[in-house]
Amino acid sequence: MARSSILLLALANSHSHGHHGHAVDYTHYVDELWTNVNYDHDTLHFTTVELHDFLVFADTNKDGSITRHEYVTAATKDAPDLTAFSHGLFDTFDANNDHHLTLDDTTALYDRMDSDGDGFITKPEFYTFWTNVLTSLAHTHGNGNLLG
Ligand SMILES: [Ca+2]
Ligand SMILES: [Ca+2]
Ligand SMILES: [Ca+2]
Repeated sequence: MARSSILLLALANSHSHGHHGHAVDYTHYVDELWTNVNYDHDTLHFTTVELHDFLVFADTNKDGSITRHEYVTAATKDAPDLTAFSHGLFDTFDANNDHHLTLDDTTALYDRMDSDGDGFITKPEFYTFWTNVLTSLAHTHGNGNLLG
């Protein structure tokens, strides 16, 4: 399964299993995501190379830029019901809101994940970032229309 789909399915599961007004524990999903994106299995750091690999799968025409259409199409390939979530994720990744994911966006994204600014993303920083993203997306998009 594509790595992106793991994240999307995590979102879907958290949505369908979450009870209204009850905080959802995303640890399990972020754990799965961490295992799948941390390609070199050093278990300590998430690197810019790994972040790039996490996103570049969606650049289907290999022009170095991922359009919203490319991302949503690639991300929902195995999970067609999750279009709304994938748009939310694209918005999260597209730091400068120009509807293309480029190196500028991944650099900005990396800096946002690296909350103490030491140039490395540790597992706790990765967890904090993704838990916030998942919580915020579930809040924004977590209504009855989302998966229907
Ligand atoms: Ca492209
Ligand atoms: Ca952009
Ligand atoms: Ca750090």
